[in-house]
Amino acid sequence: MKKVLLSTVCGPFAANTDDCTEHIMPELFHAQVTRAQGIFSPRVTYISYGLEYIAKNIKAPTTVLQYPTIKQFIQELKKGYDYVGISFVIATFEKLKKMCSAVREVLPDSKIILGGYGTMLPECEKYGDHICKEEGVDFMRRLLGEPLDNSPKKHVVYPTRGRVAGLPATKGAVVMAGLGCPHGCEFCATSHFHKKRHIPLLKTGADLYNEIRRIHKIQKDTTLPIGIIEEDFLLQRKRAQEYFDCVKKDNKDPIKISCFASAYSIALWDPDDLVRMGIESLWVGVESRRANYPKLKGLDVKAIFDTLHARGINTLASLIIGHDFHTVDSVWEDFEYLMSMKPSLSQFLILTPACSTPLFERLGREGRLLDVPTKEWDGFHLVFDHPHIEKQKIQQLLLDVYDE
Ligand code: B12
Ligand code: SF4
Repeated sequence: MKKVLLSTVCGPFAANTDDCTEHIMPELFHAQVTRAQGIFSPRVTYISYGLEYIAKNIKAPTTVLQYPTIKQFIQELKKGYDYVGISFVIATFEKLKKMCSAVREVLPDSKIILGGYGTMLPECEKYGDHICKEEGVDFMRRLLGEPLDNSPKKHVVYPTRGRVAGLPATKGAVVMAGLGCPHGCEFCATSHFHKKRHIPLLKTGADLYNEIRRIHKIQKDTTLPIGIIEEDFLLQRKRAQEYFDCVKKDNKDPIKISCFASAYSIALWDPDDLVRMGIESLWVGVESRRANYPKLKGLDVKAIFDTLHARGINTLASLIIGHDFHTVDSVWEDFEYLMSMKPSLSQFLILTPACSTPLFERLGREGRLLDVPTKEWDGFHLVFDHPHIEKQKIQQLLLDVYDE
């Protein structure tokens, strides 16, 4: 049977080197959301769930490396593999290139498979023998000649542990509910990567409920908070309603969940039902007061936030900096708009046109894409010509907004 090695890109991270910037990290909080809190920022490392999920659902013997150093990666290659799969994003393309060179040198006969949102970059094609631009399990099964059946795929238990100033602070686990999003916002990498389709990894509400209780059992903690990874969880109404029905019948400790949702999908629900469903926290893209993406159109986003907060539901609100209409002053106005919603946490990133999104195509047509290294596609750098704010200025503005 063929042997498979799957790996994330190699560390070290969070340093300005030839293949990384100080802003690229395997963390969400310390890299972005709570970065300005310095040593009081929660430290939580998130692994590549996608790779573990693939490994669990293929028959070929598979080893997964999470953030190895290049030395560890080469040591592992020396054990001999037929296929080496690497997951990357656009910002880690330079790391990927170095890893591909190592594979060609150590294992010239093995095949390289590239996967993840970095594959939106057309120039990646020359580094891999196979490129996965879709959900990875079915792709790998096809490649390995393994049966493609419709039986539910196995899920992996991914516990997360957070520390603040070195002290244990948070505990949780993550569930993969689905990929892709039908809204198709102009800038959105994941929606356009999956061609505006929603690909469920857990098909029914009962599947989701059973997976959460399975995690609780394995982790021996029925109160463990669960983060659901899926672009717009509340938009899949039928499944979320089925999940809600399961929760209502459950008389054990209440299940606590956090998820991503759009203003549009939140507005589809009775807010009291969101509480009953066990939602502790929602991550919502606010983007800008002037943004007119379909997920925001005609909605009073501040009123939606007030409704959630009034029921004790936390929010993580994100804002995009660098819309064409932004000036320095209007960025600060948008910042004030976001703060007026009193989000529990907030995230700010510079608008980044992932390749093959409508935004990328538009900026390309307008001749506005800058020739910058791919490591700068990290959300902290400007990669296109902005009509009102120059590159250095907007990059500093982002850091100032976080500090404020
Ligand atoms: C969780 C997450 C993280 C976590 C975990 C990252 C990780 N290693 O997976 C953390 C917080 C660490 C993180 C960090 C970063 N992230 Co992130 N992250 C996400 C998020 C929210 C979910 C990813 C996920 O787990 N999905 C669920 C799993 C099951 O899906 P998956 O990973 O996509 O994998 C499936 C397929 O893509 C495919 N696949 C993936 N890899 C491979 C490899 C092979 C060989 C094959 C065959 C298939 C395959 O098969 C998998 C199973 O179906 C996505 C947005 C999103 N909703 O997808 C952004 C996202 C992937 N992140 C992004 C970015 C930019 C970053 C950072 C650069 C941010 C920064 N400045 O630090 C760093 C990079 C860190 C690093 N070392 O690579 C961008 C990528 C944009 C792009 N086009 O390149 C995204 C799309 C967010 C966005 N909307 O812009 N991230
Ligand atoms: S709602 Fe969010 S996930 Fe969906 S397309 Fe828009 S930005 Fe992407």
